[in-house]
Amino acid sequence: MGLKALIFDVDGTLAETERDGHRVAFNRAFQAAGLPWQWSVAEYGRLLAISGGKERLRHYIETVRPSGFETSDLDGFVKDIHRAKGQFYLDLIGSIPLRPGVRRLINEARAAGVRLAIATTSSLPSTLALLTTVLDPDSPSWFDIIAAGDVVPYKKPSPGIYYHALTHLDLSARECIAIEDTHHGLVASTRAGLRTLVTVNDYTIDQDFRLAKAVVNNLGEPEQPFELLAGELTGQWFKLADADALCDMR
Ligand code: XBP
Repeated sequence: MGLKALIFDVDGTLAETERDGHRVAFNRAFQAAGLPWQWSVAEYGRLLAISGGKERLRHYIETVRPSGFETSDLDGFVKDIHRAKGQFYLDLIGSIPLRPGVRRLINEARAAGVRLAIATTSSLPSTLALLTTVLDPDSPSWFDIIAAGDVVPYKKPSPGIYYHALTHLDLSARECIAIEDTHHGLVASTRAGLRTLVTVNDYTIDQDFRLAKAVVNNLGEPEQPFELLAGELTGQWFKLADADALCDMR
């Protein structure tokens, strides 16, 4: 098998954490700070064009210019709200399930000795909390590298976070595949040389995934087959053998 590692994105790929987690946590942080801002599902979808929670909040303030809001320390303000949002996020993740097929594929990889890695724009504490709460308390140790948040200077679509993961894995991009859910994530992984499977969700279904080797609605389960949206995959759920085949593609 040419495949040596699977590199997973987190938000929207492992679980629907954007709509039901980060968005709600931001709204709770705004409320706790006495701010009247509330991001609807649709508005948050537009804000997702900016990767990174701190960057997204700063972009909102700078572009929407919410009335009545002023600060002499925007950096400090963003940091404080983001910290509070991180705490609220922890309260929410217990109720957000893994997406179909995620646990199965991770178990299959572990049983076959295929290594696991994470490459996410999300912060490390949020990522660890999701893994320990929703996947398994020991699951952080299943991943050779959890590359998260501010460990690289530029977020997706910059490939930096994927280069960081590959360096720690000490593998070439040709020996791994990435699993992503967004156009930004796909651009990042592809720029790092990785063949990429995309599992779309409601926020990303209309994005441009022409760079992907295959696109599905989710990883699928034997009792819950995936829908193949682009590319060629055999069977009805995404297996390690499919990942290996993607790895071999030009
Ligand atoms: C998605 C992101 C993150 C989350 C919020 O990351 O852009 O910023 O929305 O997380 P990915 P933080 O799809 O790469 O997992 O607030 O911790 O940044």
